Amino acid sequence: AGELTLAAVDLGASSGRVMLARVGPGRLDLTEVHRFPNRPVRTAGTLQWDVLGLYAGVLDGLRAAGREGDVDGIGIDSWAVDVGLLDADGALLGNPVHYRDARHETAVADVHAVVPPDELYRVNGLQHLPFNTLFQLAAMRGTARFAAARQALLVPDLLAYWLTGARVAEVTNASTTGLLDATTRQWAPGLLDRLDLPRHLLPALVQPGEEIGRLTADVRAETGLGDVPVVAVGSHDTASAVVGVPARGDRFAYVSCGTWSLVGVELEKPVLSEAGRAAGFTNELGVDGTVRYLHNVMGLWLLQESLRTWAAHGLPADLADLLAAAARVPAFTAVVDVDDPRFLPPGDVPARIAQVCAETGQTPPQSQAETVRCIVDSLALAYRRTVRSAEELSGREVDVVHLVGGGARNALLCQLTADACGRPVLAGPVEAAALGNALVQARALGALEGGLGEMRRLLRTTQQLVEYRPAGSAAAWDAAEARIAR
Ligand code: ADP
Ligand code: LRH
Repeated sequence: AGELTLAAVDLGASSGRVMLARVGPGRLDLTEVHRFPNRPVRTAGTLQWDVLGLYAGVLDGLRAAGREGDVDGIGIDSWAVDVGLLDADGALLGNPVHYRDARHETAVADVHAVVPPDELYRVNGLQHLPFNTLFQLAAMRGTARFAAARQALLVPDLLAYWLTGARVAEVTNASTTGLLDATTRQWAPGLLDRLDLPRHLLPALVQPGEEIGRLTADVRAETGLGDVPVVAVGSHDTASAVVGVPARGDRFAYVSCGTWSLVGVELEKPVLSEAGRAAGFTNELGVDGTVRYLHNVMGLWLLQESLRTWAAHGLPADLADLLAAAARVPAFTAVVDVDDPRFLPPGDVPARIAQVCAETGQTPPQSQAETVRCIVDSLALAYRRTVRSAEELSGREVDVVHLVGGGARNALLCQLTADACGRPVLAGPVEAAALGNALVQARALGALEGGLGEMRRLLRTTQQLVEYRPAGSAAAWDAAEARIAR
């Protein structure tokens, strides 16, 4: 097998990027050819993704990729759950609504009245999040847009449709809809029927590695690329990021650390226990038949949204400066439960943190540095709690915590995660999702052989990783945990 040049499109909630990977036996190089901001837009009270702007960014990136030489394949991954609705002509009916929009939640009680939460969990195995696609679709029932809808495409599938003309549902991301059976890995038509959601909304499933289609003549003309295949990858960014975890063996936990922190273990089979449901554990489907048994921790969103709030008030908002100042603040001046649902919607996160601290009898942070320290301490505390629960609930023992995504650049967070978990943290790669995306394409197109183990071996020999050794006392973390009323 020779070397291939692959375009990996990775859309995160904070930015989109098109990366170019050169992959072959013993080789895995990644370069960024285009990065663009992902800025949601509110119109008439509804928070939406600017999906045409994102698609334009993808086309710009593909054009830039083509200028570097021949491109052998394209793969797309993005955040999960959100969908675009298509009408009978295949035209998009409005922008996909953002998972942070409050509307979805209005359908939760209606859905649970028809399919109780414990029953739902036994089928779809998903952590209850008020924005899981089934709640979003249920909230749209009765609207003109929904009446006109013939198909619902998850964001990466929508972009692949525009590039190729083919409409599919890639299975890893489909598993975040709540409408897929986590055991059979097929759609659960019975759920759709009971919720009065038409079956035709959901396209046929494809597996990572299958070809979705080839660039249309229009797209070729617009990007300067040739007859390039668009290959299904783990189109859920977290699925691709976990492929991109450079683990040795299976005794590892991961923190996929971007806007969200997805914390858990990789399993062969779902764990659909009532205890797991109560602890907020999800069974998302992964590449090569794996299951990601994880919990969504609120993540670096808390920092991003604090910076946005401070910038809007004309306060300093440089991340590196604030993290350096936070490293000098004593630990545990205040800690919060980062998963408090009040942190989910956009808004003044520092004010919400102050309120939660007051409610739990703690002095709220008195400066920006103290607020940042509170966020970072609280995230590490949440990772500790979640890694422990993942081990207990799944029976999988963990020797090391891999931290991938943009958060791997945050040395304070990485060190505190090692301290909190009492385990070494291996940080990196930052672009794990793009790497996982490219590796699955490379295998599908014949440049690599083997399973996740071989892909991860290639990551270990080619990517820069930083190790953080655990220090400090477990008792301090126990005391911090006790300060959070749960
Ligand atoms: P997403 O894919 O959800 O958009 P990323 O994986 O790109 O998120 O991670 C973005 C986050 O990474 C930022 O919010 C920031 O907290 C963190 N980050 C990025 N660069 C740095 C850096 N140089 N130092 C510390 N943190 C960083
Ligand atoms: C991370 C992510 C996560 C989902 C959330 C909506 O980007 O895909 O896995 O839960 O976005």
